[in-house]
Amino acid sequence: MKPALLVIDVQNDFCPGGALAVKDGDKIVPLINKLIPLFETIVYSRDWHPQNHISFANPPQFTDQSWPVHCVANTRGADFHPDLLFTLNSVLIEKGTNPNEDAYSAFQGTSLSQILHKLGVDTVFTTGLATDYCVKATALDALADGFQVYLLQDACKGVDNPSGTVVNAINEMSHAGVKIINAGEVETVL
Ligand code: VGL
Ligand code: ZN
Repeated sequence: MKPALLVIDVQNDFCPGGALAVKDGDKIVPLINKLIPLFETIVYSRDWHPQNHISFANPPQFTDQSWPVHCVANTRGADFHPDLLFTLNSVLIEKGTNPNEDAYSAFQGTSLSQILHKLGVDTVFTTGLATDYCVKATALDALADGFQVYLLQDACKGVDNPSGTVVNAINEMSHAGVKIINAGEVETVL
């Protein structure tokens, strides 16, 4: 197996105090940090929107995927959580950069697929924010692209508005073929 760890959108705006805060979004950071030494290839994505991004609304509805202004490129809210660890050979992916189109998946409109295939990666372990949007879209795209996909359930947190969307997202991923495990089980799978 040639694995990669995917760390999706662990950014200030998705953590408590941020513009689009996910409950307990910051709690996954220590779990992800513990996994970093286990992987040679680690991909960090960040939601990286222009100021006039199509998903921004006032007031935002959330349930219709209109959102408060969040993760505007080069702002503090778009920065990675300050405690998140990086390695020198990290891969950085920016998404949602087109003002006219939202992009939840780290594969959408990016070169992530080519990068992973070129590195010979065949299996991805997915973590991050938010379970019911960018994590789900990334995991499903990874499956469609031929990767074996694990979701590290406890190393993800979701928007869950309305309540139940996180459970539904996990069920949808599971039915599609994503293997659902916890971060502590990764070493037994590698
Ligand atoms: C996300 C909503 C809007 C995410 C990004 O990272 O899951 N969710 N933009
Ligand atoms: Zn966004």
